[in-house]
Amino acid sequence: MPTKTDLRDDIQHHLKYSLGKDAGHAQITDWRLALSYAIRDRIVDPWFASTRATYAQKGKRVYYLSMEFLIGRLLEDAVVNLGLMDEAEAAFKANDLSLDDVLGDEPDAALGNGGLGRLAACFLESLSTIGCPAYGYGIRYEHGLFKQSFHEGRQIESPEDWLTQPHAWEFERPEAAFRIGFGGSVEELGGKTVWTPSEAVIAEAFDTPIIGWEGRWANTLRLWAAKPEQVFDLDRFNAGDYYGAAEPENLARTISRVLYPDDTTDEGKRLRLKQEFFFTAASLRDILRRFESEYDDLELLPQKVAIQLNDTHPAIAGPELVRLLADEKGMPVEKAIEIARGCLSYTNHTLLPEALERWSEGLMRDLLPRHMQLIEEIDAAHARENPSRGVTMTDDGDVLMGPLAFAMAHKVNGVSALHTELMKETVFEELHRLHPDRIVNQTNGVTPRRWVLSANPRLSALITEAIGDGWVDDLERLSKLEPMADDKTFRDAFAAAKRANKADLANYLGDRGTNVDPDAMFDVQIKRIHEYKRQHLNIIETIAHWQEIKDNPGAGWVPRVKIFGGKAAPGYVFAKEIIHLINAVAEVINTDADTGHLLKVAYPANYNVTLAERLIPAAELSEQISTAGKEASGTGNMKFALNGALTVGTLDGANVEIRDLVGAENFFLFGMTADEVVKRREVEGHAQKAIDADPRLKRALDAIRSGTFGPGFEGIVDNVSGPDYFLVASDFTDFYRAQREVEKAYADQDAWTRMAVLNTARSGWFSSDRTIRGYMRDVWYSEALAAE
Ligand code: CJB
Repeated sequence: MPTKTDLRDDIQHHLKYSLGKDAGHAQITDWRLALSYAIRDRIVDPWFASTRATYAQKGKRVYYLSMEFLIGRLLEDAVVNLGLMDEAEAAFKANDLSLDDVLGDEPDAALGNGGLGRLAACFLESLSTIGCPAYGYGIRYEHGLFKQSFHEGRQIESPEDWLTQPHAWEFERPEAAFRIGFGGSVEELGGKTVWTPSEAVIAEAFDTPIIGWEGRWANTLRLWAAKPEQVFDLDRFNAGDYYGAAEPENLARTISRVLYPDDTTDEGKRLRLKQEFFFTAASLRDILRRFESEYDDLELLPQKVAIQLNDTHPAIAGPELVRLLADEKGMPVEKAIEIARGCLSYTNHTLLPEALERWSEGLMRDLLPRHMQLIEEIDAAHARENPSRGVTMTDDGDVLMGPLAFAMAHKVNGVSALHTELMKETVFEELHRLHPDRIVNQTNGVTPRRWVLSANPRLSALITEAIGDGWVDDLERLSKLEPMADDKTFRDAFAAAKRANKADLANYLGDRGTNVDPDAMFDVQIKRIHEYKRQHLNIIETIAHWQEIKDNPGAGWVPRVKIFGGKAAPGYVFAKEIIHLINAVAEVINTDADTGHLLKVAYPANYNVTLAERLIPAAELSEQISTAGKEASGTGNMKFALNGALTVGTLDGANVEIRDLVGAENFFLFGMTADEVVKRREVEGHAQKAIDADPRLKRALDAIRSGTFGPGFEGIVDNVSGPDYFLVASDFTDFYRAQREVEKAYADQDAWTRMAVLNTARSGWFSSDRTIRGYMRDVWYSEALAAE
């Protein structure tokens, strides 16, 4: 095994022999790939050792099935986890290159939309850090989430193309391939049920090793690419039909071509259902193949295999596993249901009705005829077991994927305490009554290796100097920082680290056209653009504040930079109007000579994991302002708190737990509770009442309507003054108040830093290591192993 000391030689070796370049002609990408190969070499041995240990100890494996893995860049994570940052830096210095530039060359793998996909990526890293034998299973999209740019303030989408360069991390596995069928018919032949699909594609595996902290363990992310059964139609080619000849390949490849850019909406598309079945079916076959290579009794399956469904996207796993066990292995259907349920569990990530997947029975019968039959059998079996209740898996001609996933899972979890309670009271009320032990909570978490150690080296160095480096894989040790909140020297060092991060970000924003003062308060809202997340509440409050400053510029205002980041689903018109409004407001405010030194709005385009890693360490105020009851958990909120930002937020999702842990006095609470939200909606004319009661809100809305920021924003004003389902108007006054509290607190910089230190010190519970241990204990019944 190569040792740390020869990293430099290994980089040179790969530059020459893997890339065919000499140092004199190498471009930054060549250096980056050479480093990636040299690092990958160091992952392979622990990866093999982990696999060997799992077989030798007959460990239970966890399979995490997810349509999305928002992994971002992998190189820095791997270098950090192997403890090779210093060596890598030295190796490049010798060639007059900066390691930052080399790391910065890697494309950001955006195989996900937002929180759900990023959670899956944090979980992979934690599973490896803990040493829990696990596989992530997903789709190897050729094009990840679209790239965002702005033209005249509006979002423009262009395709993402991360695979145009060689992808250094993956190993193609042409031998690990499965035929996945669609359509066709079902027959009874000799007492057996046989599904004969009318079309099929090949799912081919690509493996990426995921190394945990200190290289102790490595798991696999196995992504499936769709390939045609027949690469090329030679007959059609010879007949002169050149385009037609390539049709089989195009049809197959479409399945793994693009990530659906929707977030929390159910796009009822045939292709999406095909994608879901494609990766789920391939994964289940792979799981069974691996199981059968070790055991010959299928009844052992639940003892050795845990399959986590990340939302309902892989919920077809229920019927497909039953089909494999019953039709292909000869188990009675009822037994197959029981065994499948012993393996499967399901995570719910949202209660928004538009996001709860449903597929028409017609489409299901057409694309997956045997599965539709089995869904009816699962439904009937569930009804037999629970005769008094009227829960069904279908409604109005649709299959309901939530109830199906629930019925086929032994555990169903929510992602924050509040969300889990709301699941029990709302969407799964009836099912929860029938199965009161099935729903459990597993509050989300984030990996501290990426979100503190590598994203924020200044803060990390300070923490390590103060309490040693044990916090990196035992994050609750951050509590040892608590007494240091009262130590002026420590506070100054903490504030200096934040100030340096802000200066870096100010340079970055300046390079992109927005000059900001690094001594102003950095106030950040980064997440998908969605009405329930209420970026429009934030920008309307910004307008109201700007108007107040303009009335009296000399009144001792606290300078602020309002930073936004996020993409809107291409078809989500209202969200795109919010983006346009933010950019239009930025244009006016940023060029206002009266207020320019006091208020700026920055909206860097193409928010992604890499940009988050830049913004979060520099943030002082974290905007978590969703309508209570709508944000299942949030995970950005945790990253901010860990990095010493204070939160202004509602009692929603994991904000509730953050506030409980950091202390109410270190958190700026505003807004209605989830219960109050429901009641407020009942009030006739609630929005207009709120506007009438608050002249600031009225003035801000009037400014938008009258064209202060340009034409075309009436839709937003009409919505906020009319239906206002997300209660922007009704929460405005309290939000405005909370923002003034924030400024009052910020004016005393040292007191603010004390609160920031306490946020970091008390947020250690939000490590995804804690979350994964919770799943292992309550859902998967699995154990960590040590590699030999
Ligand atoms: N979430 O990102 C998504 N996409 C969905 O389709 C549904 C939910 C988010 O999942 C995160 C991880 O659990 C949550 O923190 C977040 O609140 C939720 O919106």
